[in-house]
Amino acid sequence: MTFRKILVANRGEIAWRVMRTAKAMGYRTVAVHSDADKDAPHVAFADEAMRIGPPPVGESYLDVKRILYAARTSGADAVHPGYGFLSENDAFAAACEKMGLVFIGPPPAAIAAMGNKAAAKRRMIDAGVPCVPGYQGADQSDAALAKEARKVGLPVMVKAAAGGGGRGMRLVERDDDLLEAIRTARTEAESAFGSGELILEKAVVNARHVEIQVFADTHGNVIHLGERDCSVQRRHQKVIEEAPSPAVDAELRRRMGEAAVAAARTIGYRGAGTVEFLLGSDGAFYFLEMNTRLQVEHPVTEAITGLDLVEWQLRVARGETLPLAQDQVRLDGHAIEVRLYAEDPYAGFLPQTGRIDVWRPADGAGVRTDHGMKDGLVISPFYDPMIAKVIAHGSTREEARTRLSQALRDTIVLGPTTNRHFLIRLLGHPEFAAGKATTAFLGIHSFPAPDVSEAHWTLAASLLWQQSAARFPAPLRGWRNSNPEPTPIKLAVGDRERLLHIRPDDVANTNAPFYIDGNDIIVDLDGHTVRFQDRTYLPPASAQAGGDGKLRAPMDGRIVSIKVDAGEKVVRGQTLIVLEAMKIQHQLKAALDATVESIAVKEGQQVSNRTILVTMASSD
Ligand code: MV4
Repeated sequence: MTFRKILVANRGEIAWRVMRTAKAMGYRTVAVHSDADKDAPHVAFADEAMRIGPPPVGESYLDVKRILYAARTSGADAVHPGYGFLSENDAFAAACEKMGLVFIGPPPAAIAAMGNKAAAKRRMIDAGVPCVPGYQGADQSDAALAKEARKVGLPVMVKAAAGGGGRGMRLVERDDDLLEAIRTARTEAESAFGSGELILEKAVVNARHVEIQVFADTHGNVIHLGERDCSVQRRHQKVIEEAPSPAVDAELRRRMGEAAVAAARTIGYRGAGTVEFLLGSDGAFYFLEMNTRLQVEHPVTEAITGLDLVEWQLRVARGETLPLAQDQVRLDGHAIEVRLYAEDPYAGFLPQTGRIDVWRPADGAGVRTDHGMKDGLVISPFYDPMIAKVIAHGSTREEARTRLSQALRDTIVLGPTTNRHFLIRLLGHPEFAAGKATTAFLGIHSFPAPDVSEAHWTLAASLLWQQSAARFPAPLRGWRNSNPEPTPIKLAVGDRERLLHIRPDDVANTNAPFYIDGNDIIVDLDGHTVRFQDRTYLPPASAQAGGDGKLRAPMDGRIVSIKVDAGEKVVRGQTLIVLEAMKIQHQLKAALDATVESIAVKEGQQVSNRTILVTMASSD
């Protein structure tokens, strides 16, 4: 079990984070990368880097053969899978071991034991771990499932046995919807996971998502490092994670910890793992699933325990006993993490792609930013658009919360639209601030797009004016001290256009982060980043292409289906095209009542942002 050179079979922030600890412990590190990632910082940081293929994950980060080939040719003798990609693929873990590589993760059998929800739940029930009441049986007929669902009682969750992390999961509230939900869930599960097997669970509403970090060594020691609360999720993407949970006291922690340790023990676990529970409003808790990897949100546990979980993974992998016994684990203060994404929270959370022009992570007291960024790096459509994780630690929850909020304000990220401002609003929401947010939080509260303030328009115009003032000689600027003629500057945000008149006197405080990207200026004011188009020298919007019966791709993606034919009449709001990007399907709808004139794309075609897909003639 000795090893010297670790290949990190991942990318981005987690690859960098794993390599930092590996290097600090004296190991050599090998990065693997697709063509899209050749300039990424983690690749430069590694001692060696191997290209594994083109950008699509199937031909790079998910391709077992290519990763193993890279391990062999680089002389690596251990593999760290990070999270996602191949991290919970038992066949990959087994293939590593067969090649004589140390897999830095659990044994293949332990991964497999948790890979199927039905089998996992049956084992957990046998081990005395409390599970959500439900059905995880072999009879998968519509009739059996419907009967069992009625026995469990509505509302019920229909989940794909092979799914995980909320994928392939649907809530059924009315009896009338039951059969249809079972059939759709089965079909979806078949296509997404290659198995249509379903389980049923009583839906626990208004619960908290509380997960326990466990660690096991190869000498029979299994301990837990407390919990994380990940109740604030959107479409089962975690948005905020914290430790400890505001809903868990020492006694509950001890009981949930014992259940999690029992879960790990019964499957012969090794290394870092996370046991997910739902914590009901009545204080009852239920096993949901186990994640057999290091998780995205592990830094909040590191913050309050003072431990390096990657260091622990490497120590377990080389056969050491766990560095601490259960009664030596201390929890100190509170930590909160948010996931900073290139996405537009005010446009259906559409993933955003493009160049990060300026990246300056915050560095206040108690603040940690885990990222894989640098100025000029491109967020490509091929991978998850997470930019960074920002984590704040404080002696109290309130201190952690305010530190994190300030850190987000201080983080400069100019380029694609991000969820930074949305995160600041979430952290400031009274319900979250009070520690009361449950799994229902993001479903209940809406966060409408904020208006671009008067100050923001003026600031953008002033900055543009200053830039041109710096570029052009004084006589051409349209004003002199002796001639304070206002300069007209026309700006647009989306379809809103404003003509501003900037006088030297108006140019007050232009101390804001900004970046000029071609005809656009991206301006950050009080944590709200807005991209303004400078239209001063452009023809009016109406004369430009667009806004006139042309449906364009809102992002890079693949055409999944075309719902209309040329010549067909369509109504405003009707879905014309389904576009898939970042595994999410987007229904692209008609903006007006119209007749379809032509369709410029085919099903299965890859299209880039702003490509014209459908041309229509207005019917009024
Ligand atoms: C549930 C549930 C309620 N009842 N299962 C979501 C992620 C996955 N690991 C498990 N998840 C859930 N499973 C039952 N039987 C609630 C969640 C859940 C959730 C649901 C809706 C909206 C936000 C949520 C956040 C965390 C967990």
